[in-house]
Amino acid sequence: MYTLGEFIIENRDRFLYSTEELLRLFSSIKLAAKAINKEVNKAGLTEKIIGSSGITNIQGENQQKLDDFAHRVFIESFKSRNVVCGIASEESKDFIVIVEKGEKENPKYIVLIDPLDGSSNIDVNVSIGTIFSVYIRRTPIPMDLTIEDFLQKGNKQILAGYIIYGSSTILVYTTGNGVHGFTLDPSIGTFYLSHPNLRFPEIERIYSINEGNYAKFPNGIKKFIKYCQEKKENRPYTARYIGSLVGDFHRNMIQGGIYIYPKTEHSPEGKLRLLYECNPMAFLTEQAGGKASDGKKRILDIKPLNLHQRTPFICGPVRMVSKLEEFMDR
Ligand code: AHM
Ligand code: MG
Repeated sequence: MYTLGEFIIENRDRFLYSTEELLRLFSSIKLAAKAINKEVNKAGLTEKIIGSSGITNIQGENQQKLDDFAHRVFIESFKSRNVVCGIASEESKDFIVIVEKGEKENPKYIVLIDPLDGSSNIDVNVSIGTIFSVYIRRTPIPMDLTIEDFLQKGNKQILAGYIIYGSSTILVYTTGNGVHGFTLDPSIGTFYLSHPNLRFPEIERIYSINEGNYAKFPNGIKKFIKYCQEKKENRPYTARYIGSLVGDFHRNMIQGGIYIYPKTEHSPEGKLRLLYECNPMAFLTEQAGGKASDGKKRILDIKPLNLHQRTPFICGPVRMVSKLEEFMDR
């Protein structure tokens, strides 16, 4: 049974950049994931962990204590491995420079991260996740990082993935050579290959959308929902919605389903963030043989204009997503 480290070394020819640097990136990610996993598992035990920190984050949302903890753990973990020069996080208004000019030998990787997504599920013991995305900086070393280093199109990602803290803790990633999942054995703190070459199955089974917002959806989305519920061919599909992007995505990739977070009357740009939620999920989707769209265009081709930009987000098996796009065109 391969560990994550062994798997990366075994597949070193498939990664365009330095394997040693990729191992260091994963060393940071694994370390932070294990620390967060430990806190998530004891969240019900301590008042210090569960609930709100009383701080409102950049999105105007109540920041949970665990969100803040996860953010700090990732920053510290990336700092300690000297492989990342800058991070943008859902929990921080501006990007964070990890290695100042001239400090150490200057690393070239940029990380965009949602340290703990689905935070409304923390207090109720439902799956939550970390989503990460990695790019190569654009400004040459040793110049200062600029916002343009972070505002790259999703099609420039060199690594993306998520960690799901669920009934078990699983790390799923792609470097552009398929999607692979590794399950944490908590007794020894090691991630083992458990889901090699994840692909959306041929079968179309599930639709995932917060249907409570139905009245606020665009007409194309309303029609697609009715299509999903029609008794015809292999339909109706079953409805499944956790309200935790990582959990909904993970299930849909394994069982065959479409995830939809459209724009609504109240969120005309959609709710999810392009850079650290949608782009990494879109990269994984395509690598798993699926399609990711904003309803009209490919997510990975959108030019980001700001760090916390939102977008409508649809991902899943190609045929399901293309069908939804047809309804959006009508
Ligand atoms: P968060 O970043 O504040 O946790 O919000 C993102 C989450 C996603 O995980 C999930 O898919 C979506 O918000 C659910 O939103 P809603 O409760 O509006 O359905
Ligand atoms: Mg989030």
